[in-house]
Amino acid sequence: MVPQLDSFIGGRFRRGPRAFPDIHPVDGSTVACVTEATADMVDEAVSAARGAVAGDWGRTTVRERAAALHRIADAIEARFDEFVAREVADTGKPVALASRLDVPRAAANFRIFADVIKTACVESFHTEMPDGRAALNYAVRKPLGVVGIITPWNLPLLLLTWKVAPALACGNAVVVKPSEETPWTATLLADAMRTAGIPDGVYNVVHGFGPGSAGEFLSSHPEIDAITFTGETRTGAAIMAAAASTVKPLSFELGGKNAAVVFADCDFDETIDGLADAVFLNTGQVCLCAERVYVERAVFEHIVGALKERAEALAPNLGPLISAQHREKVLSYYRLAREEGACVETGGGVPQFGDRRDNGFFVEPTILTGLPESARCVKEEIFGPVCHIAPFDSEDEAIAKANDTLYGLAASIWTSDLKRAHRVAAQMRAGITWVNCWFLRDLRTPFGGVGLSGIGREGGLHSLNFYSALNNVCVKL
Ligand code: NAD
Ligand code: 6OD
Repeated sequence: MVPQLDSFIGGRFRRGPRAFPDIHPVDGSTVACVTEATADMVDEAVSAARGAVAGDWGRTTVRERAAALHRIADAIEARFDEFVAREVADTGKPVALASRLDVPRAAANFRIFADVIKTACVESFHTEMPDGRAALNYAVRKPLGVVGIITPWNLPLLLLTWKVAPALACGNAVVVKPSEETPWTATLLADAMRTAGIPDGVYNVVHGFGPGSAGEFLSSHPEIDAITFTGETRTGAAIMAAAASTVKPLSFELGGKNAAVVFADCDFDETIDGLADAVFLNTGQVCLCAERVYVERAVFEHIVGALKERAEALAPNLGPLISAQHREKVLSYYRLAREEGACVETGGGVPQFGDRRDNGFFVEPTILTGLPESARCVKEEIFGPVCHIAPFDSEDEAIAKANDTLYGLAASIWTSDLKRAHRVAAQMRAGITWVNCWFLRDLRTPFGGVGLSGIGREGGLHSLNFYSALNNVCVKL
C-alpha cells in the first residue's frame, strides 16, 4: 500500500473522491496516491482561509507573524531528512541536490521574510498646501486577504515557500495548489504548519490538476483576493483569462529561454563550472537555466569541448526528467534539432543503465551547435539538460543575439573585464543578469522577468508589496 496524500483544509486532511498516482521519475513506480480536490473542497478551502483572516490570524502583530515564520522554518529543519526524501520521491532529483538547494531554501524563505517584514518601511509625507493647510500622510500595510498560490514541479518546495512565506508575513491566508506531479512536500508542510502552531485555515492545500480541476477552480474563484503563479507562460495566460472577470492582483513567474554570453577573456575554469550548472542543474529543469550559450569565436571550440567533457562526466549522476510526458517533449526537441540541421556535440538520446532506471524518465545531457538563430530549438523553451552554443564576433552581436527572444528572465555574462560586464549587463533585456556566476541568490533582490517571462517582481520588499494593500491615511495637522 502506498501512502495517500489528501488536501488540507481548515486544519484537517480531507480525502477527495478521485485518486491519481504520484510517480517516481527514477523508475516509474507509484510512490503515493493523491486524492483530487473537488470544486466544493476548493470552496471550503477558500472559506477556511477567509475565516482565518477574519479571526485570530488577522489580528496578529508583525512581531507575532515573524516569530511564526521562524517556527515554520524550525519545523522544516527539524524534519529536514523527511522533506528531502519526499522531494526526491516526487522529482527523482539527487538527494545531494535536494539537501543543498530545495529544502534549505524552503527554510531560508521563511526566515528571510520574517526579517524583511520586521524592517519593512512605508512612505510618509509631510504635506504643505498652497493655502497654508498641512497634513501628515502615511501608508499602512494591510493583508490582501486570501491568496491563491499555484506552483510547478521543478523546485516544488522552494517555489511554494517562496510565495507562502511573504504571503503569511503580510497577514494573508493561503490556498495552495501544488503541481500534480509533486504533491508531497506541500502536504508535509501542512504538518510543519501544525507543529509551528499556525492557526487552522491559514495554510490550505488543494490537490489536483489545472483545467477542469483544482487549478482552474482556484484561479477563477471570486473569493480569492490575489493569485500568484509560477509555471509555463501558456498556463499563465489561461490563469489570467480565468481571473479576469473578478479583477485581482496577479504575480507571474513564467518560462525563459535564457542566454549565457561568454567572452574570450573569461576565467576559463570558473566559466565551465558555472556553465555546467547553468545548463544542467536539476537536469536543466530550472526556469533560469541557460539554453542558449553565445561564445566569443576565439574560445568557441575550447568552450564547446570543455562543456562536452563536463556533460559526459555529469551524465551518470544526472537525475531524470519529471515525467514520461515531459521526456517525450524534450526528446521531440532532440529530434527537431537534428531536422533543423544541428550538430549534436554530445547526447541527444536516452541513456541505458541496465537496471530499474530504464523504466524512469532519463535523457542524455545534450549540446547542440550549428543551428541558425531562427531555429525552433533556439527560440522555444525546452526545459531539459540541453543548450545550443553559437559563436559571436563582437559585443554588440552577442547582446543582440541574447536579447532576440520573446522571453526575458535571466542572463549570465562571463568575462574578466568588469567595465564590459557592467556595460553588457545594462543592455540585457532580462529580469536578472548574473556576472561570472549563476543562480547566486540574495533573497532581498527583485526577481522576475520581462516579456513572456512574467509579470511583477518577487523578493524582499517586492514580495511584501504584492502580498499587501497599502492604505494611505491623511491626517490634517
Ligand atoms: P505548468 O504551467 O504546466 O504547471 C504549473 C502549475 O499550474 C501546476 O500546478 C498545474 O497544475 C497548474 N495549472 C496548469 N494549467 C492550469 C490552468 N489552466 N489553470 C490553473 N492552474 C493550472 O508548469 P510546469 O510544467 O509545472 O513547470 C514548468 C514551467 O514552469 C516551465 O515553463 C518553467 O520555465 C516555468 N517556471 C518558471 C519559473 C520562474 O520563476 N519564472 C520557475 C519555475 C518554473
Ligand atoms: O530562487 C528563486 O527565488 C526562484 N524563484 C527561482 C526560480 C527558479 C525556477 O525554476
